[in-house]
Amino acid sequence: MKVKNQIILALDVEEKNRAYEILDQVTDYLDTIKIGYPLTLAEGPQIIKSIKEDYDVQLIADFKVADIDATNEKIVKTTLNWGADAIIVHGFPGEDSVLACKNAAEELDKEVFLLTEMSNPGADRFLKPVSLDIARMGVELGINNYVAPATKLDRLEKIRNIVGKDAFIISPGVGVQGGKAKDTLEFADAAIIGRSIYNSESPKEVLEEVIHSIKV
Ligand code: BMQ
Repeated sequence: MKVKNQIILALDVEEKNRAYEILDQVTDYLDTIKIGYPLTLAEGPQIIKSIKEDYDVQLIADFKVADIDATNEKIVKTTLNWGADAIIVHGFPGEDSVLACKNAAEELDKEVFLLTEMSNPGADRFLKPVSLDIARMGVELGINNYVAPATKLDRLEKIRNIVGKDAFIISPGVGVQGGKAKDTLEFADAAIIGRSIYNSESPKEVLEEVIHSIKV
């Protein structure tokens, strides 16, 4: 995946109108968005189709898929058939579950992202002890796309070292959670930014500032 300006908008608003207001303001600056449960549960999965019809964006469905293989396969297929270009899946359920997602996505010529470690402080308790192993499993399974935290640069760096320079890492936690885009992009290919863009008075200005901060 190629991401314009190395920024992905996490569009966690809960109304289509609001989502479109934000998209109208940001699509000159970015071409990739991530939507998850907040918008999809509020508007229904048809929001994926609508956005894809109305905007020229790549859409990553952040459903953090984490079930058994047979169920994962259905979730991934349905989501991608609604028009999402990629879907984020959890690694902790193990190889069979992740492989089912990868195979389902490949059948549709689409992509999966494997979530390794999370950006929130609480993830240190359960995920941190296994996250590097999750990344190793991703490499064994031939996964190319990963999610790793912008708030824990030491962990992000370790994950980069495991998945290798050719893997594609997207990184949440920039902005409200404390991560900085430029620092994150030392190890990640794109930063995921939500609230500091969509809650701002001027999403455009925030984006211009972030893009400038990356370049200096
Ligand atoms: P925000 O910039 O903190 O508002 O948004 C971050 C986005 O990334 C949200 O959609 C989160 O659900 C998502 N996210 C995260 O923050 N940390 C993770 O470890 C995984 C994740 O998906």
